Amino acid sequence: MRARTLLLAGVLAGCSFEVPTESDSGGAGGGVDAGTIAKDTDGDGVSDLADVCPHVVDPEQRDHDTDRRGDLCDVCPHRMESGADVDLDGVGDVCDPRPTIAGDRIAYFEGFYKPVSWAAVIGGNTWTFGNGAASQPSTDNAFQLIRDDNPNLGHVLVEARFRVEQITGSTSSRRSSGIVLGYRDPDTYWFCGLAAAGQQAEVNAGKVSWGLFGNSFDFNLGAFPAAMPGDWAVLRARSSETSSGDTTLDCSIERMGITGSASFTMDAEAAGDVGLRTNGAATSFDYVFVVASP
Ligand SMILES: [Ca+2]
Ligand SMILES: [Ca+2]
Ligand SMILES: [Ca+2]
Ligand SMILES: [Ca+2]
Repeated sequence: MRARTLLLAGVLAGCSFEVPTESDSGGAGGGVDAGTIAKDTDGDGVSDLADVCPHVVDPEQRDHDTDRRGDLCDVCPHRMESGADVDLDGVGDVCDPRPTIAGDRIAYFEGFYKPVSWAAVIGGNTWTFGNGAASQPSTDNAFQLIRDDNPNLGHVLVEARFRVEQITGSTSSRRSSGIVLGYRDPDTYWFCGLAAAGQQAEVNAGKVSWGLFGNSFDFNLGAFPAAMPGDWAVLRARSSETSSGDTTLDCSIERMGITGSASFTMDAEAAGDVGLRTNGAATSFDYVFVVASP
């Protein structure tokens, strides 16, 4: 709605819908009053004055956190903040896993504004995309999505905003929702998320792998003193290398002032895809923000 309003504002301001030429930026040209021509530096059809990214072609004008810096040029597209970036690596201080060490980069921000290309690697593709969320309505079985462009990101910080709508009453299904990191195949990946534990929930950080007795999930947990279904929660998962060359997965969840965290260290290289997973829990994901680190 905001993007439409801005676009309309651009139209009303008389902005040109053509790629600007030198004469456009040079002031009065061709006998046209310069004041009637609104400059559009990136030529995306939105005048600079209204453009949330004046130097990036973004005709859709997406601005998830509504801070007037568009998703494609915002150093933290999911959080309203000052735009400060002391190490100048393009990742804002408040969302940079290493705010004073350069070398991190925003791999992508997905706001689920419209259907996107994520592949269902576990369970059927019964997800819905659009209206600002990726949603899995099923409270039965496991479902897992992986972003289709298959980036091998190595160490990452993944942040997602999600809401568990409902969980199954069945205890035969391990009810959980969260982020997948380091996905290699349906039997090898790391998981960070919220899981049901009686009337309350817990944060799980761990690794799924294929072993002698089939699939196993080795994990550590932290308490989350509230029920699993509830309001929107922010989930952060970060993989980083330890001094001995192992990988540590740090997970934290915050919802309405309630927090929980867990971490898990494994003798494995950080590699693979980023995805979303639900098991016995109907869940909506509002966004996914991914920073890749060396
Ligand atoms: Ca633009
Ligand atoms: Ca923004
Ligand atoms: Ca930074
Ligand atoms: Ca940094």
